[in-house]
This record gives sequence, C-alpha cells and structure tokens, in this order.
Amino acid sequence: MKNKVIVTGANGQDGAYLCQALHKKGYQVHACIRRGSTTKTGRLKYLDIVDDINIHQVDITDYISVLNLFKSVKPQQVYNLAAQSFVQDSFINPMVTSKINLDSVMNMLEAIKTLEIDAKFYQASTSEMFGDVLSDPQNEETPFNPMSPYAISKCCAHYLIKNYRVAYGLQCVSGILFNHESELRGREFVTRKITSGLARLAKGDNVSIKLGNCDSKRDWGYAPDYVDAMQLIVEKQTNSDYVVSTNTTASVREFFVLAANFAGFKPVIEGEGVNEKCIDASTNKTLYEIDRKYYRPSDVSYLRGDNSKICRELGWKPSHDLSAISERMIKFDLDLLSGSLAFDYTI
Ligand code: NAP
Ligand code: F7E
Repeated sequence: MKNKVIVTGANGQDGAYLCQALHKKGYQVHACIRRGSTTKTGRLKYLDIVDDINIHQVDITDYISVLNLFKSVKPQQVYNLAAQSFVQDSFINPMVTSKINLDSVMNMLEAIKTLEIDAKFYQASTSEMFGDVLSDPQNEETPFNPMSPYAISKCCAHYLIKNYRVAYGLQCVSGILFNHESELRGREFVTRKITSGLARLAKGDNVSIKLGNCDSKRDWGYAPDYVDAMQLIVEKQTNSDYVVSTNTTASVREFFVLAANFAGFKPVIEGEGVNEKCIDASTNKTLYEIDRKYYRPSDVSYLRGDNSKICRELGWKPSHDLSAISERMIKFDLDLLSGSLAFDYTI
C-alpha cells in the first residue's frame, strides 16, 4: 500500500512543488487547501497534478476539521506548509497571523497525539526567527531575535514542536528555511514583485516599480531545492532540526540589478534613501522608485545561513545561485506576458 502524506498549504509556492515531488515518488498525496468561493488550485494545475492527488478543503485553524482530516487519512507523514506567510501583512493582521501560524500547529499536534497516529510531522520554520541577528552566519545554534508578529508566531510554533517531541515523543521536526523563490512565488514578495514588474516594463509599460527598503539583505535560494530538503529531513528520520540556506547574501537592490539585466535593461542607481531610484541608461525610463508605504515598522536587515549540518548529515546542496534564479523568474514572467504560458495561481 502507498504511504499516505498530508500537505497543508498545498496550493502555495512550496506546497505545489512538494505535492508534485511526493506524487512522483509514489506517495498517496492528500493536499489540504482552504475553502473559498472558488477552489484555489492554480499552482497545482500549472504543475499538472490536480488529477493525481486527493484535494481536501480544510481550514487548519479549526480543530475539528483537522481532527476529521487526520482521522480519515491516517497519514504516515504530515508537511505543515500552510501559513499567513507575508511578513508585512503580519503587522496589519497580527491576530490572524498567530491563529494560522501557531494555533493550527497546536491543532495538528493535538490531533496526532489524540488519534495516536504514527506520523512524522514537518514544520515550516523560518530564518525570520533569527530577526535582528545575534551571530553571523546563522545556524541551528543561533538564538532567535524575531522582529515581526510573523516571526514571533513561527518562533512559538517552533518551540511547540520541540515540546511535543520531548514531552510526548512525537516525531516532529522543523526545517529553518531561509528565503526561497521561484517562478511560482507569490507576487507580493519582493523578488517576484521585481521580476513581474520588470517584465511589464520590458513589454512597454511605463509605470515604475515602487519598492521599500532596498538595503535589506537576504540569503535567497531556489524553492524546488528547499522542497527537496524538506523531504530529506522527514525521510531520513533523524528527528532533528535543520537550517536550509545557500550561505550567500544579497541586497534587494542587487537582486533588482541582476533581474533588470536579464530583462534587457541597463540599470543605473541614483540618489539615496527615499530619493533612491533606478534608471535604464538606454531609454532613461525609471525602473524603480522608493515608496515609504513598503517600509516595515521593524525589518530584518541582514540574513545569511550556514547550511553545513544539512549538507554534512543529509547530503543536501543548493543547485541554483541568485543569478540563475532571477534569470528563470524573468524568463517566466516575460513568457506569461507574451501569452505563451497560461497560468493563474490565484484561482
Ligand atoms: P505561500 O505561497 O504563502 O503558501 C501558504 C499557503 O497556506 C497558501 O496556499 C494559503 O492558502 C495557505 N493557507 C493560509 N491560511 C490557511 C488556512 N487557514 N487553512 C489552510 N490553508 C491556509 O507560502 P510558501 O512560500 O509556499 O511557504 C510555505 C511555508 O514555509 C509557510 O509556512 C511559510 O511561512 C514558510 N516559509 C517560507 C519561506 C519562503 O521563503 N518561501 C521561508 C521560510 C519559511 P491561500 O492561497 O488560500 O491563501
Ligand atoms: O521581503 C524588502 C522587505 O516580503 C524581503 C517570506 O517567504 O521569507 C519571506 O519573508 C525584503 C524585506 O520576504 C519591498 O522589507 C523592499 O526586508 O520578499 P519579502 P521576507 O519578508 O524576507 C521568509 C524567510 C519567510 O519566512 C516569509 O514567509 O525585501 N522589501 N521593498 C520589500 N518587500 C516586499 N514584499 N515588497 C517591497 O516592495
């Protein structure tokens, strides 16, 4: 009989790639999405796996719904990827963020404990937990210093996982993943906002991209690599947490320049602070300007991971550098605009 696996957040960036990878490996995939006025399966459709997996409409903040899902499926593995994952929104909606990112984890751990299911549980922890970093680079031993309601909700969930592991012997692990991007990244995140905006400008639009803090530095990797890491963490059964990163760091500005070159522009940065802008030297077109509305009440200014534990113990390594990631994303966004790809992940 096939191993059964539940993936929450299945139509998110990571969830869709994970469902595809697990299906290819022969797992019976139970994809959990939340109910809406339309059934949102856009990314799963794009990856052409909707008909190969079992889709369940479950709001993970509701304990009874989670209990019923776990009772009916009796999974061997659970990957909890569902989240209110947009840091900026967590300052506007801190309570919803906490309910989705923390209470739902409690619901799932309680369901596994109550039903006495022999399942391995994976939690999507995040480099945002390191926040205003207390050492460099950041690894499994680095203390947390969160800077947003999002990061705080993820820290609490992270400690909850540790507690259920120690107190009840549950097989639950966390991957502390640094930023990872792809063609399927949501458009509100800065990399995709940049590549979709540049594609629009390259096709003749004249409205510049509005950005916030371009000094922010992130350790950016390629999402399918990180989905591979999640599976290694679960399948190798070490019951230990792992940092997943590329060990490099780049600013939002540096990402923009890389992507703008791939989109055919000659980007030149002018000005400082709120007066900073980027001009295309060939056409004099403004590519980006700063809009204070994208500044966060408190931001994480610098992240760089240390992936030595997962590389050494599980044999993982990243396959794409930032240049390759931005090239892929630009190509995808240009193809989308030229109509050669039919893809709408919002439905
Ligand atoms: P994403 O694209 O935002 O996907 C999150 C998914 O969760 C969405 O499909 C969303 O559904 C779903 N969801 C939200 N609330 C729900 C609820 N109440 N019930 C059921 N489903 C719900 O995020 P991602 O980039 O794939 O990230 C996956 C996970 O990794 C998240 O937990 C994120 O916090 C974490 N993480 C991400 C990164 C990164 O760089 N991508 C790094 C570290 C950790 P809707 O589409 O209906 O909103
Ligand atoms: O911001 C700055 C912004 O929203 C990156 C999530 O997947 O990764 C992601 O969180 C940086 C920040 O990602 C804009 O201030 C400048 O410093 O793309 P982001 P994030 O906040 O790092 C972590 C690991 C997760 O766990 C999260 O779920 O870019 N920035 N200008 C901007 N950011 C956005 N979104 N939009 C701008 O216009």
